[in-house]
Amino acid sequence: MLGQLINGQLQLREMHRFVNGFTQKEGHDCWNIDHILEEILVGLQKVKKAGFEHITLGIDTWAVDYVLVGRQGQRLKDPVSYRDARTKNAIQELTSDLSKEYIYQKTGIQFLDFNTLYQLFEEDKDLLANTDKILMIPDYLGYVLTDQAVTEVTNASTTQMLSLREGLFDENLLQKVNVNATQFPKLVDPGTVLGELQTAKFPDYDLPQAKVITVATHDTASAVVGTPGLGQHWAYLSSGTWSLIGAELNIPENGTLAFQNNYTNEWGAYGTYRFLKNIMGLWIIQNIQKELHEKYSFAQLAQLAQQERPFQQYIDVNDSRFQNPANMIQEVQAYCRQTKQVVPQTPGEIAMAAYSNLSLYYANELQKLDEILGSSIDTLNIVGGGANVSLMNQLTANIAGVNVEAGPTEATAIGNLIVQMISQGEILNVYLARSIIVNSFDLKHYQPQQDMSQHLTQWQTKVHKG
Ligand code: LRH
Repeated sequence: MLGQLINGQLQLREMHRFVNGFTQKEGHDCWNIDHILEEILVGLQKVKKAGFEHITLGIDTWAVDYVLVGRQGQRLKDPVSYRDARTKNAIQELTSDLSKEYIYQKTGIQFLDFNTLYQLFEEDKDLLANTDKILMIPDYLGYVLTDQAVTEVTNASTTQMLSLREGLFDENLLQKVNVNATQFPKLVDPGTVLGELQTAKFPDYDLPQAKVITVATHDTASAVVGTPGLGQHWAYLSSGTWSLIGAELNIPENGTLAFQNNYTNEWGAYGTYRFLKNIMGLWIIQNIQKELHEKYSFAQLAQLAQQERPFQQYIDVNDSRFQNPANMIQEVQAYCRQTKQVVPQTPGEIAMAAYSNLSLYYANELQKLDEILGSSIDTLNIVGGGANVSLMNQLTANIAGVNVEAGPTEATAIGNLIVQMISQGEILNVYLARSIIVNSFDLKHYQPQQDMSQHLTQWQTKVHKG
């Protein structure tokens, strides 16, 4: 994504888009990281062709996954996806002698079985002993492009190994997974210059001169930077493959209530914390769409859903059975059958079941946020691709009784660009950046139109007793 500030407006131009996914390799779901690298180079080549010869570049990706790098700078194996089943029992095993309370108190990070901590716990111990560098995915991509290695903090916090108080990796947690602090390159904040793109390393591509900036490399951190929340009473929902719902804090909240509700305090740009909850998100819809042989676009699926009645069944979309099922449609149907509810059959019914239950989950977490933080959230800013689904935006406004501000859909790319621009002195700070976003993009507003809170009460009784 190419971004420019023109007359005080942020302008985006999509230069290249590619599909990313994992495939089975030696019994594990692995990412094809070389493919990602090649596509980045193709994108950069297009940027140069479009006339941009000197640029800055920032890379963000999903969190928690990593690459093991050897002493000669070589990759030791393909990175395993966090959706791989290898960490299924890891939380239980690791916390049998290091309590959950300890880990949460130290890190403030939610317990997800795929956190880097549990992935490293399940990692090949010999390989780990021969590992010179453990690089999070965006840090690895930056390393290959520039030969410079760092550990960027917004993403590193999702390892569940950073100490909130010391701002460093926690020795006890490192020891637990046989890792040395020196295996992680030095921790850096978003906005740090990484180095120059080593164009000579990639002779097959005609590349621009690029200064690579370590942005908020966790995509969710970038998305929150790119969320135009105004005032004191807003929450965000970064709605993509995952739905990340929460608030931006200046002081982390890792007390008992936060712990009991498994809220996370991921580190954000500019000294903030992302106090949030992971919800299964559009992953459910993405799989449904694929399983329908891509016969319907996402917009068409939403239209079909719109013709159906919501709340025909109450589903816990965060049930781990939806994390990586062999077949999502069948999994949703089996859930409904087993809980003796109406089994959705048509594409519209299935999509509505997913959308309405995601909205219920969002509304539930907005209540939780107020309860834990003592806040009174009146506006939910929805960003990311999910902000395009008006059906869900309106349902969420109705169930939760809040205003929904939808957009921009490209908040992650925007947050990435903003950190680059702030670091280069083009924008003064994130508050000004957010007002630039409001002035640059077409945002949509939804107000509660009909009280649907009774469905939340019923969902809470039937599905989510916590
Ligand atoms: C969203 C995301 C999320 C993480 C998950 C692994 O893309 O980065 O914040 O929890 O992927």
